[in-house]
Amino acid sequence: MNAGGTSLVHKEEMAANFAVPGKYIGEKPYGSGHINDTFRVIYEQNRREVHYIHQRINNNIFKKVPELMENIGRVIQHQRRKLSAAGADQLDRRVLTLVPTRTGGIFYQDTKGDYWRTYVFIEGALGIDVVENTAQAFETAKAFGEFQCQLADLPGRLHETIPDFHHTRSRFNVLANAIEEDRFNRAAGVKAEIEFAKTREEMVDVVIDLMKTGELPERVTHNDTKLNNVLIDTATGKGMCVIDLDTVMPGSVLYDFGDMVRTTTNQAVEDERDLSRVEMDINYFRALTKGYLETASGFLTPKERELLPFSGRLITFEIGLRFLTDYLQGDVYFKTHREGQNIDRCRKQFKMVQSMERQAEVMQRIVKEYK
Ligand code: ADP
Ligand code: GN1
Ligand code: MG
Repeated sequence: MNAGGTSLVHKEEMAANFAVPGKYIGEKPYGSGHINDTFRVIYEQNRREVHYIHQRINNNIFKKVPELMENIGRVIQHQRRKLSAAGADQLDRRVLTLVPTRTGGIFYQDTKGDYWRTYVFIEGALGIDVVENTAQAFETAKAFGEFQCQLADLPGRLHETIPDFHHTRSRFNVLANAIEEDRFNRAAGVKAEIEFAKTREEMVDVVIDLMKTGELPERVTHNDTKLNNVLIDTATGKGMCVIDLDTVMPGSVLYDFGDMVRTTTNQAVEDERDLSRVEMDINYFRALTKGYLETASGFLTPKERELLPFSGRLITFEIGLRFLTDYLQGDVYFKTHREGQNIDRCRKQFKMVQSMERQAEVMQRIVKEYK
């Protein structure tokens, strides 16, 4: 199983190399991300405990960490400028702040070759794994819409940190290979899921084809807009800060909206086994659409708007394909904490796709209701 690194931070090395004032006190693994190893760290400063995030970047997945960090540096600097120009309050809780290394860099490569970065810890806000109410769907979508808006005029082009990240056709082809190879003899046990994937092949080219012809514009998008990548203020319930910026790069707003639909319209966990609990809840979809259009409607083209409901199906399907592929390849990509977790994740995604297929018309109507 790929449970990721829960090993402790090399504390002396971190404290010596990042320009964090004060004395290192302790740390613990933090959050439930599937990719990086995240630690909440306590430093004592003037007899006060102050928290930071030390994060080991997964460089099996992100092959060019210096480029990735350059992207993040540019993105947060631009966001900060925008927020500041708009007179936003609580600036330090609304955008991530990187703590530099003692030599002025924004990441550190340790003696084992691992890459680390440090963020100021945003207090009083949490990334939640399962949506609890429609207000959270609204806030999440509003925050990601605002994020896209802030970055609409980012100068230059960002590096592609994972090439073809949302190229659904490639994802489909990689799955087809994994089925063919079947290195772990798992394919026979998941025939229904394989069949489900194959019968929906026609979906996979729609967005990439429209991007190729220019009918859908390329924009700066987040590309990993799951619910827990927005920190929600624990006191007010407001969306405070968009985090997890590793995949911010050129893309389509549909990738972002689609992943929000996947993660904010159902109250079951991502690997839910009781599929009777898994339906796309139209009230959550309404809240999400309202929140997103509140911040994004100003720049969306008619085509983007039209495809918002479809993007929910597409991206949920795509992530389902990826979980199925990882299951067949022996659970090497996403962190797992138990046997069969990736296939359960896949089943949940596919059930959501089915549910959205049934509700396609009403989803379309809802998008039209909001200007
Ligand atoms: P992953 O790529 O593994 O998902 P994230 O960057 O999303 O990693 O971080 C994992 C978790 O750590 C987040 O879901 C969030 O709960 C927490 N986190 C990350 N950065 C901060 C921060 N600056 N302040 C507070 N919590 C944070
Ligand atoms: C990963 O890093 P995290 O946990 O926010 C993955 C996303 C998937 C998601 C599924 C870089 O996101 O693409 O949609 O898991 N990130 C990467 O929960 O592959
Ligand atoms: Mg994350």
